[in-house]
Amino acid sequence: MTTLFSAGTIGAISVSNRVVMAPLTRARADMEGLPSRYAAQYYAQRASAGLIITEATNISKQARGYAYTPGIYTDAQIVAWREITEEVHRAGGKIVLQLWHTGRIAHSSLHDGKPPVAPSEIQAGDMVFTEDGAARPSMPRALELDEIPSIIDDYVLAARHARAAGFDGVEVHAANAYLLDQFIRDSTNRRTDAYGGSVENRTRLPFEVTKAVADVFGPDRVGVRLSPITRAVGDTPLDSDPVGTYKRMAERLGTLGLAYLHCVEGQTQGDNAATSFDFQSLRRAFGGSYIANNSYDRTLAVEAVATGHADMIAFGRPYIANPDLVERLRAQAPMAAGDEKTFYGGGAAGYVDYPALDGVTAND
Ligand code: 8OZ
Repeated sequence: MTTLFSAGTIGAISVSNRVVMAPLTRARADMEGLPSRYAAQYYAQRASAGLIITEATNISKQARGYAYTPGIYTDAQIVAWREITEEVHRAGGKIVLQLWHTGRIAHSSLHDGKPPVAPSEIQAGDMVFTEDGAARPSMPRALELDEIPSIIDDYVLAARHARAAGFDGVEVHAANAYLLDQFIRDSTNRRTDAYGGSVENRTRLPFEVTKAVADVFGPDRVGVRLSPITRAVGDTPLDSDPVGTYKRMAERLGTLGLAYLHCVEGQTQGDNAATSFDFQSLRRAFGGSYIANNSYDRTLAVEAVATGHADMIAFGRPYIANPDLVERLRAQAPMAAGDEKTFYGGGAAGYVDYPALDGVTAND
């Protein structure tokens, strides 16, 4: 029987257990998009996860929405990420890079005062962080139809860079109301061209991007993250038919032979709502491996893998303060609570100083 602690494979990636470190924005990169100098240590401390998905990483300068988030579009960034993948591999882990374009969840101060780009000219609510603190995302401008191929090209280039940096694969971030999800939802997409209107048209860009990225890495090293029922980020209204729309998205992605589909089963950073939305229908529509995420505790995670609800379970916030989460889950040991003041921004404190169970900071 497969358990949370069984080894296996997800696409072409062999994993030592079914625990995934979910992507976590920690806002410790510099303004050139170089990951924190502590990031190699941070990720290597967490290498006992079956799979690490990195923090969301900007595919281009245009993709940036927030200050202090890393990128994968310059040579220096590739070099910095290579050091991180090497440390994780040395510690026996597997790591994929999450490819991110924020779309309208972005601030013009990151774009020389110019507006960010989005499917349509509709401003997001909520917050992004800028060099001057939290701010409302700026009014975006709608992408021209003839600009869309260059967005796909940016994803392709980012995937090539990820391969050069030694990643085991990539995850396309099509969740949490960022650019690709802005195309999917009819609440943020009012286009009248081939990328708006029908479900077929609204799922076109995420599909084309994923297909293009799969051509770089091989489909079995590419996953996609979706979040059909979250308003975060940007206080974004849901699609008018989340079940139908995301089921079709999952079905289209299923034709590509990908490594996995990864779903945020509820409100991002909120409660688990897997009971109020039929995530298994998305999984069936996709037909491949499934990573479940959002507020799973040990009991839910063990059960979800044992019953075949999910192939792997991604833990986000618990990974902040529990570098040895797998060992703690295995031993049914107590979990440490993270300090919210150091979730975003800063340096080593609250990042690489959470001890493992034995009191020793992992991989020191
Ligand atoms: C928290 C703060 C900033 C960004 C996401 C990339 O929710 C994020 C994010 C989370 O996917």
